[in-house]
Amino acid sequence: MAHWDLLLSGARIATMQRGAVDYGTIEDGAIAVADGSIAWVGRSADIPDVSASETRTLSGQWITPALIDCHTHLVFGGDRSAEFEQRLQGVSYEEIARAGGGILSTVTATRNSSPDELFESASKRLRMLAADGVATVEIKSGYGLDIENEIKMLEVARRLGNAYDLTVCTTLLAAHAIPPEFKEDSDAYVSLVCEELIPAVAENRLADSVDAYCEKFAFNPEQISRVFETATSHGLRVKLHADQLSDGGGAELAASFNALSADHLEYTSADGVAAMREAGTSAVLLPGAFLTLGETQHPPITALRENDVPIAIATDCNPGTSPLCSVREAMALACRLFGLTPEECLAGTTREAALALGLDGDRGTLEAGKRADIAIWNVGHPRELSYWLGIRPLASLLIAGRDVNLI
Ligand code: DI6
Ligand code: FE
Repeated sequence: MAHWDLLLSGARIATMQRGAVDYGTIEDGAIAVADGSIAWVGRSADIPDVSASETRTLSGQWITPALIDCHTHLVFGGDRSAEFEQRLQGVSYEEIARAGGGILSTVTATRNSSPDELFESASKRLRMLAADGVATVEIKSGYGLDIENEIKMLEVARRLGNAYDLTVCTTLLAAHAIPPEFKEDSDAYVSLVCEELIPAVAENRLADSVDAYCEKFAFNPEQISRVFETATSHGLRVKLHADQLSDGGGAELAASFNALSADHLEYTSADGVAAMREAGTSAVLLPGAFLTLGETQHPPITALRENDVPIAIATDCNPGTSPLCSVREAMALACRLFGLTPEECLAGTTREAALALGLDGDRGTLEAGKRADIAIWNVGHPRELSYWLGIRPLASLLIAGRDVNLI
């Protein structure tokens, strides 16, 4: 006999199913949950005759898939508010990075932080994401830049996943910046990453994927190819910070390794977009970094749309270029800065963000069989999720069918 743990009815539901029009809306909808998964979705009038342990009748609130933040640097020591002020006075991000500030100042602060300190500060940010409807978060390393501290960051990220109901996906971003110890010999650092770090991380299952930063003052395509070949040989999927500040062929490079995603993409060319389409590589757009850096070059939105490249949106939460702790505000920025529609933004933080993490079989839409990661909102229409700034419209968040209160 079928039995449900929970039945939500009297809601308006945005299923966000692929191919559906108008948010996949079901007016007067209902969702049933059993064993942490969605057992049934449909119109309240069609609810099958199945008993439920608990029934909740909503008063017309909107239900969407819980949000997914598919690109963050949530674990870090210190902050960079002083650099923020410097940049407002006209010093560029690249100038600060070349002078040993920028990412490297966070590296020093992160190396000097204990695992508990990193856990505590990242916990606060994780809770803020959840308070705005997030149930799945990707967290990158990349501020340790040596074996011990990269592993320390990944262990903190794993610990966050164990301590909270949210799912945490971890990404090794050892090729984020050239560590000061290897300033004159970045190839030797890449060798260390390939020969020691990736094997250790893979063996201990500390990372779900491997990322790199392709930029003139970071790592070049040859170095990143070595990192990606090693990652792939250890069974890890890859993704790339691509073409953020210049067109370094990052999108093409990511596509050549069948990357899950290429992220940023402000300077990506038409050829880069075509390569992503061929490889099935998703685009992850990061409007918080675009805004904070005062960037004026827009990602190739028209080409991405014309090529049907899936577009995800994320916070890029990090202390340097995107001190942003709300996926919903990332949606609001993506509308205003990139001209995406509110529906594209909601797809970008649910269905397409799941795809960018390789989790699309499991979450990102409201369909029977998927995890019951469900956000309930006090809004009159889902477009409002991209419209309001500075308010928190979340009514409740269910993760695997259970209420979470992380607010
Ligand atoms: N691009 C970014 O926007 C972040 N990392 C990257 O490769 C910035 C990280 C930082 O400035 O601390
Ligand atoms: Fe980033």
